[in-house]
Amino acid sequence: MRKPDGKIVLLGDMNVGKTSLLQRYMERRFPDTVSTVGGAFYLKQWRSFNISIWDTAGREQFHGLGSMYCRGAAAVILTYDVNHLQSLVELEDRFLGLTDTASKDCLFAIVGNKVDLTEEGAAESGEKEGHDPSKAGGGCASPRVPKQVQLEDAMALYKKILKYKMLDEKDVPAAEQMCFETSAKTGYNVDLLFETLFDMVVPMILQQRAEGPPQTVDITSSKPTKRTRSGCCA
Ligand SMILES: Nc1nc2c(ncn2[C@@H]2O[C@H](COP(=O)(O)OP(=O)(O)OP(=O)(O)O)[C@@H](O)[C@H]2O)c(=O)[nH]1
Ligand SMILES: [Mg+2]
Repeated sequence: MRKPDGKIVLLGDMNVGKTSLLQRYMERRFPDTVSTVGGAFYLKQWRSFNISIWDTAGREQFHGLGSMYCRGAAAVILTYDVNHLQSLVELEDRFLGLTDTASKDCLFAIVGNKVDLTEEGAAESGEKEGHDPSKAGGGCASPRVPKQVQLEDAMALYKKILKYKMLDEKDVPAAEQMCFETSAKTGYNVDLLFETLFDMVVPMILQQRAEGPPQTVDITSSKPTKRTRSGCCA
């Protein structure tokens, strides 16, 4: 298998829908999920590039693995649930620090999922009352609630992230481009999310190729110094 050219990582609290988003995009369906253990990845061919997309576990007990999965990432998708304010707060408190191991040019997308459950989002996300044909056995409509987290809250977090990373707003994509509201259930904005990121990651891959491999010291090529009998006491 060819080594992936770039890496995208999904981070966020348990139950926000990371696995569902990835399955909706890669498998075009919304299956029942179980809470992720550790992490798993999909490979996506985008033009001539191989991009790995990593799904991580939001459960506290797997938290330590997050920074390992983020190592060298070209983009991180910070995911929250639009009906659960705490899941946005957690992104800043618990998940942002894990991205310190990502690439220095790492892009950040902030994604509010489950918009189909909100009064505002149900119509635009294409959610119909009462029946979900994509789910085994149909499924029942959940009661609609007013959205707890507004897109502006996500954009405010995006700006905080830029500050945390000491990035200048004019050197990175605007908050409007990087904050999404999605529904893994209906598919609303899911393709847009992933494909926007792929298109942004490709120039980064090309730039890395142009710069060449990272400079490392090849310890196997340095000859060992000849040992003499006199050794260190000479
Ligand atoms: N209505 C609705 N439910 C969703 C959506 N996305 C996910 N879910 C449901 O939310 C629950 C959790 O989804 P997962 O994708 O497993 O969440 P996760 O973020 O991967 O959770 P961990 O693996 O524990 O970190 C499941 O019951 C999903 O069916 C969505 O867009 N709309
Ligand atoms: Mg999961």
